[in-house]
Amino acid sequence: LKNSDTYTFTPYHSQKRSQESMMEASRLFYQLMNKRRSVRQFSSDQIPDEVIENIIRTAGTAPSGANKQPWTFCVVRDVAIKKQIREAAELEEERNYAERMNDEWLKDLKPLGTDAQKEFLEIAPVLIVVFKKPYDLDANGAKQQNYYVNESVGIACGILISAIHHAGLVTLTHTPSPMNFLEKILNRPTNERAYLLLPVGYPSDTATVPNIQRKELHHFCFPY
Ligand code: IYR
Repeated sequence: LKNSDTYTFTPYHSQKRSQESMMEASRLFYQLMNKRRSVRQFSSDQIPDEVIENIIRTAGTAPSGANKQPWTFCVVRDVAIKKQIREAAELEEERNYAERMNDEWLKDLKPLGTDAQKEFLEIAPVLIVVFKKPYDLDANGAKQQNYYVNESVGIACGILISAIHHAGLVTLTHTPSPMNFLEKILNRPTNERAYLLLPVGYPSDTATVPNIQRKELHHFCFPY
């Protein structure tokens, strides 16, 4: 697409469903998604490259500001790089838990039993590191702006997590903070900022999840 060009447009038709099949499809998808859980104990069993590629292709279908697709997904399988990431993440997390989180935050996390230990970063067969691109760099190194970058990348991550779950795998939205160490370890270009770190794999045989409750619809949906 060049400067003053416009796209060509083709007709779009949604998949036509009866009301009944729509209700069933929406119910089944909810039931599937409602089984998703954040899992912190992983098996080291490998997962096929093709599965990871399809999951990331799916994330790349997300809508984005002006269709700029301002995201990068790095797939880390290398044992030495995973170790480096774990060590750097644990250093930041130790400071988070010891100094940076306030009392209310620590109190909110206590029931989940999380701490600065992040062994899943080495055990999980794959780490997907998501970067956002506040701007693109053209062939001459000039900045090209992107739009609604946080929204776009956040939506792509939601779709990514759904695709991971749909494939029968588990993940955890891990948010070491700050996480600029990921840009350094993975040697990313200057226009990429680490956004989310997702270990992906199978749950370990002994994995457990907390007995949390999801809010009921009327607590978070208001008809007008
Ligand atoms: N990023 C830290 C702390 C943490 C924060 C929230 I909010 C959680 O829901 C869970 C953990 C960590 O990964 O341990």
